[in-house]
Amino acid sequence: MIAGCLGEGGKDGEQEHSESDGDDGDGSHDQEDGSSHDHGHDDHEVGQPDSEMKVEMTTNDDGNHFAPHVVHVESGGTVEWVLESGNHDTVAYHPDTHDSQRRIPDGADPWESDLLDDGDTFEQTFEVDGVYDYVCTPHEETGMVGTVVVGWPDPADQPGLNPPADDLPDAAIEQLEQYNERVREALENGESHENGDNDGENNGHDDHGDDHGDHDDH
Ligand SMILES: [Cu+2]
Repeated sequence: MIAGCLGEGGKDGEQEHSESDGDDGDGSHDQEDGSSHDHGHDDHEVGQPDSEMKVEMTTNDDGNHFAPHVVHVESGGTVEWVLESGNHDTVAYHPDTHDSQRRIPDGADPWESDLLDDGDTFEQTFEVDGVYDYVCTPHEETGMVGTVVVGWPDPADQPGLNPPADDLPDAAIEQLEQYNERVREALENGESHENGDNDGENNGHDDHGDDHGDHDDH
């Protein structure tokens, strides 16, 4: 079950992922039944890195969220957090910034934003490949955490994929475990599975054109 996130995440400026450039696919995402709004971005962000990703910080009936909870950027990529509602911050799980277990790669710089107001943004560029877990400090108790994946790191090597320390709030642990599992799976599947295997075996043709920025239309 997807733990909600009503935001229409990253709709503007986001490039359309070309999932199939032939005509054999109908291009429809697999629908989650019962979902009244077909966002489903959480299913798409991991395994399809982009050079820039946007994460909305929201407070709504569903609670407090980073949306999407997990984003995947290319090596050297940038994440921009945008405050949509409520008041939130974004802080790396690291002893220097959060007095906690380090859940970012060796040698990577932790980040720490101010508590943001409506419309504020915060940007971080990631020079070191790996898995980064972060938290909204006022809402850690309610499980407002998120993950940034950079490049295609070896999942066996990531502090961010270790079991969460048991002094973290239960809700945060629960979310981190969920995201870790999703990230580990995506990284183990690896780059060649970038298009995802919706249903059925792969059909032999793997076209990973890396430049999904400029597809000529027909
Ligand atoms: Cu928050």
